[in-house]
Amino acid sequence: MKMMYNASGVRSMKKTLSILLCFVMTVFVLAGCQADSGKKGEPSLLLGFSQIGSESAWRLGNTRDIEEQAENYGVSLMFENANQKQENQIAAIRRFIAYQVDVIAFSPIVEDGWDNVLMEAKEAGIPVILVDRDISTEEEDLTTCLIGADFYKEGVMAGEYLIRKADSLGLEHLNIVEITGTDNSTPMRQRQAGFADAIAGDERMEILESIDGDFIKSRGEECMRSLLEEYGDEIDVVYSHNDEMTLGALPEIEKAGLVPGKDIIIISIDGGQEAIDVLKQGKINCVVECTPKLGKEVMETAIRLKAGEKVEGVIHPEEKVFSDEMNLSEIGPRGY
Ligand code: GYE
Repeated sequence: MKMMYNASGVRSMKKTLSILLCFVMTVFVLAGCQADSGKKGEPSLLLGFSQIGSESAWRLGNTRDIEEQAENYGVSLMFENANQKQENQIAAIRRFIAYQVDVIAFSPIVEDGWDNVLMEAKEAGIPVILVDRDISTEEEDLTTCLIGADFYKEGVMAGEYLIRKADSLGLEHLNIVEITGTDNSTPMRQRQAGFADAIAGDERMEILESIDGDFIKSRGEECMRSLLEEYGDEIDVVYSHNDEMTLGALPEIEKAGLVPGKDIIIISIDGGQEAIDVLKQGKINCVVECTPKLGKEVMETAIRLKAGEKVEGVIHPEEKVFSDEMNLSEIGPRGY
């Protein structure tokens, strides 16, 4: 009897122990899930992000924002910087596919040449988000959506500012030089088209030359130097596709004995801190905002894609124009 009692005692102890063990294991598993979850209770997610490079304050601000928002949303980030080379971006995307990330996001440096690698992502069942810039393709469904600025609208806003400025100064003819961004990139194409369309109906406006500055400061400097050699003080307006090239161009104008902001109307795009400071000094007349803060939308979209949800095709952030028409002391710190 005693033996039987002991045996069943042991049995019931074993049972209690295994229930306890199950409970403890469940707690551990749940705790593990919790640790993996995003701070907003989203499922854990591995995102491969291929960045173009570090060519501008905009790009650095964009990288910082992607990293901060990944952290905020509890998204694990595989980040690769392509140092301005498309082949590095293609290689990075291939590594993301081999690694079987949940979602791929990338900012395509140019629009063409992505079909093969994006077909590979599609075959691997990995959804792709375009960030900042678009691609051009004949293939269907290679990407899920585009999160980036409306560059055409930015160009239009730059052109509309110039028309208002010409009106307010009573100018009869304006010779414009345009320093463009990376050839075959979306912001270059659309900022050029939007600006050209906005001034097209205005007979006062003449574009003397468009010259490729590749979105880089040193190229902006070189471009301005050669434009000044060619046209000298015939230039009335510089329309530059980003702040970096504008900041490169300004000292060249001063070296040529001209006053930027007065002798030459300067229009820039991005709205980084340094350009806004120069706008406040009067050496730039207008800066069209292009926000690099796309990280929040990227993370929220990636989370929805992983959950198998549908996402919006195009997401454009709201953007403003900063110019000598406004009270410049109202512009707060830019954060990039
Ligand atoms: O304007 C420029 C950058 O694609 C919007 O790229 C971006 C552009 C931005 O390097 O400064």
